[in-house]
Amino acid sequence: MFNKILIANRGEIALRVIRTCKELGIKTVAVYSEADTDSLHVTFADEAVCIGPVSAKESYLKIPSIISAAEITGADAIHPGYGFLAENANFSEICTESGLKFIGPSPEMIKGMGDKAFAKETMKRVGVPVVPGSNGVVKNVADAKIIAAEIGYPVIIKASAGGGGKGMRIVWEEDKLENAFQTARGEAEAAFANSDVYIEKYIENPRHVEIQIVGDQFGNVYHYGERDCSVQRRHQKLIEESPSPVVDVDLRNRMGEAAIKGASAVNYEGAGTIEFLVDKNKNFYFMEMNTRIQVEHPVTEMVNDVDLIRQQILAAAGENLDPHPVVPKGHCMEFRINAEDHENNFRPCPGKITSLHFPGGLGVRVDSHIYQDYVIPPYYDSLLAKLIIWAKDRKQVLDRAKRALEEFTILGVPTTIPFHLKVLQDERFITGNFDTSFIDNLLIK
Ligand code: MV4
Repeated sequence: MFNKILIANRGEIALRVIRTCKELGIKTVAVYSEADTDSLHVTFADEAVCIGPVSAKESYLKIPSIISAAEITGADAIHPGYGFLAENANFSEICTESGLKFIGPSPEMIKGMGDKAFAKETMKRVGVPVVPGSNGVVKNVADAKIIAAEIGYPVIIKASAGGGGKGMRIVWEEDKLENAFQTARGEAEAAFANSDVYIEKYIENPRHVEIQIVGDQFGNVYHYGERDCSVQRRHQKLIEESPSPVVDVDLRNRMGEAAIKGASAVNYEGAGTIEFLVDKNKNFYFMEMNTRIQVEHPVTEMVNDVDLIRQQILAAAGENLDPHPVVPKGHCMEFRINAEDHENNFRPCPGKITSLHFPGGLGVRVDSHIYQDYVIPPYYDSLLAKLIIWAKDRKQVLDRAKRALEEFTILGVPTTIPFHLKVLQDERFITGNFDTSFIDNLLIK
């Protein structure tokens, strides 16, 4: 087992990793920028190293500084958290070359899954259901027209280097295809320095349902059921839950087996998420694979009684993971509490937290790095806390969530708490009858 882990991250996820390390008896090293000298991850870690100025590019993204911090402190492994360098193949490679265990997959895996067209072809080849579309990258408009005519409109053009909704174009008729194709390629080139695009049938109003998996170094891959992440705005998730209101035991088993098949075929090591689109008829299609621990991992932890960070660390340390039955117990929802003004386009609002009270009680978990008088720096993301609510069933989660959100007090900056309270009153949300267009529709009316 590792002796000392460096956490190459900040905020709530750095705290989350430190907590599990403490339980495992592993020493921790925090790294921080000059904007984060007063951050809790610095306080809670056994050691802390300042790695640079406020800009993420010069601190949390600066590979040589992080590797040096690990070498100076004698860490033997690095946990990247999510965001920053978590899906940077180069970072994974340099860690390994420096004799540091990267707690995550190999550089080849990160690169392969980061190439969305390649990832899709890989999944298709091993029998994971994918959305009908092009066989990989489409090189020119003529080919695009042939494929679109074959699968039928509407179609969606996606950047191969994109993901998470960046660089997509929906096309409803052939007349619009040429223009959209060239625009999509141009945007992809500008955003990712890679103009490759691929095409697939556009699934209208899908749900976003993802399967959590963990693979060890012996070829075992296990799944931990699904999370429904359909409540999002501009590809930013706001509420996630497990189980999904549309997934029954049979669908869970089939999606879980598909996820395992895909991850096993590539010998996946570490925690990962296979994202699926689920259409109105409950057909599911592979969308993307994320090669990191995700923000919303706690909903999976609560209904499966598993510590996913622990599983990541055990797998990385070369332990044989135990199989476990996937029988979700109760229901869980996560509400992302961001320092954002939801009445002004969710504009980020950093500033000082002048008063703070966390909710508590049965089934209430708060993963957060904030404290009374904490000053939220303007340089990073606006996530302040994750309110994670567990109860016996979905109805009781809704009641408990309302109670906990009302109890949650953050003064000094606007937060998404009032927005969540509004969502909790929406009939479609209450009945579980929503898809990825839910929030946009909610905000329009
Ligand atoms: C789609 C789709 C409909 N049909 N692909 C958005 C994020 C990126 N991972 C892929 N996305 C989508 N791909 C086909 N063939 C609709 C979306 C999509 C979406 C997916 C999940 C959650 C929210 C979304 C919001 C808009 C569009």
